[in-house]
Amino acid sequence: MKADANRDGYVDRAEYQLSGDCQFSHLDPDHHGAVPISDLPRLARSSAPQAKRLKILLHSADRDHDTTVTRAEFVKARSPVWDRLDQDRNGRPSRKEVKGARSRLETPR
Ligand SMILES: [Ca+2]
Ligand SMILES: [Ca+2]
Ligand SMILES: [Ca+2]
Repeated sequence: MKADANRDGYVDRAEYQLSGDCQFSHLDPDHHGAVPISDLPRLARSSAPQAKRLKILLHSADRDHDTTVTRAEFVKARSPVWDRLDQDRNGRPSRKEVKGARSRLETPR
């Protein structure tokens, strides 16, 4: 789990937000501060389930429907995901919880 920066087995909220920040920088290599959703085919070179997740995330992140996702929109959109990860509500999603959430997301409905 890359997001677990200090390797204590938990991804706390700060670590989660940091990982979101890194992810956004990866999506926005020119540092425009916004990612056009039309860029998705370029961004989605990675594995199919990942691309699908990213697509859902970007669409839900675009609150003002201008078809671009700003850094603020992106970080905000990821926050409820963190809440869902922490199944036992102890404030710390463990690697196991993250893994569980991931397989739930990737299971086709
Ligand atoms: Ca940690
Ligand atoms: Ca937007
Ligand atoms: Ca937990």
